[in-house]
Amino acid sequence: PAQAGYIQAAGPLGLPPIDGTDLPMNPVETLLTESDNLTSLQSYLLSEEDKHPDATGRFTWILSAISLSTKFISDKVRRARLQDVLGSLGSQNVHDESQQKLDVIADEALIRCLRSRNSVAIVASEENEEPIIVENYNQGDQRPYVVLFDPLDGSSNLDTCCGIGTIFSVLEHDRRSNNPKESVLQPGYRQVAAGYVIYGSSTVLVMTTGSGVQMFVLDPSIGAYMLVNENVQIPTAHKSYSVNEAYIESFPKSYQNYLHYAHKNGYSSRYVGSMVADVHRILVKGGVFLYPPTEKAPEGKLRLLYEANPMAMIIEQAGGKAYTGTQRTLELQPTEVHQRVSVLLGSSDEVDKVLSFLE
Ligand code: AHM
Ligand code: MG
Repeated sequence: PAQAGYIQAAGPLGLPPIDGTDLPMNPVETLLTESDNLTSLQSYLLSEEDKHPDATGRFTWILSAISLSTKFISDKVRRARLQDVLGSLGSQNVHDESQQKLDVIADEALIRCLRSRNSVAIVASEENEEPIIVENYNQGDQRPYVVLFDPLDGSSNLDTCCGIGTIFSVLEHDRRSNNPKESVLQPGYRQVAAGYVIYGSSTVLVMTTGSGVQMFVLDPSIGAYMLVNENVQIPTAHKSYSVNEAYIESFPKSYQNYLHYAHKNGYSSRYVGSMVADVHRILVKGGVFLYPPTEKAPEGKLRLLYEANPMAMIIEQAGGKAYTGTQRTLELQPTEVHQRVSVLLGSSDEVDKVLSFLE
């Protein structure tokens, strides 16, 4: 077998030599160090595909579309002020929220990349009222996919250089129905992949395909997402909460009681107002993220399908917990594409602590 620093010599037609002799790849000691990271997202996905003999590569193509479009978005975000793509477009989206120019650019980039993969049957996004059926997807494909996303979450923070991000969720298309909405309205436990990209001080992609959470950092010098953590685990406890506390008077009493408990017990508070940035910090450092029901948003503000569900899958896969307040988020049966939901997620001990106040 080949050893580190050696490569097995190829025989005629690229076959291994009959005697299996190893030839030195580099006669001197390797000059690469342990810190020379050469596992990209692409090589990671291909090696995972190799482990599953029935894999067809269609799913890898979808993640490669997300990878390419988020690199494009990352570049636009970094150059926003230079390229005059900051600020509002002067239009409203389906939620009557003012659309930033970059909201629309990010949405179009994701749709264009995903559409070109013929295993994607439907895309649905925060910025579009109805799910989009991809007209030329491969109808013969027995297991096509649905991709849902928030193209630029927290975009109101864009002008102030705070962390913003893209959140995505991948489901298998339910071909029993001709109505694309029904295929989109699947509970979160059916997600086959989920993740987010944060455009922060660096661009970081965090994803799961249902067996743990992986973290990649975009290396701008080579234009590739490089693997930095193959098994991300959220700390089980940390005395930190992330919530828009200015709304405390309009939270249900039980959430107020939890916050009063936290005030008296040495907690710290951190809140950017961009879900991707706030949840990323919770994933790395621990603690709890909350967006409870308020008088203005009695169901909660965040969207179930492309914000709460993908974040819930990531947090659970990293060993944490995610609830709507009354049930496990991933078990909630959606009824609307843009359905809002209350969010409580983070370190398992801290989520349990909040739940003990809600009971
Ligand atoms: P957006 O998807 O329109 O950007 O809104 C969602 C954002 C989340 O990123 C964040 O958690 C929340 O809105 C902040 O809301 P608030 O300003 O009410 O605290
Ligand atoms: Mg959002």
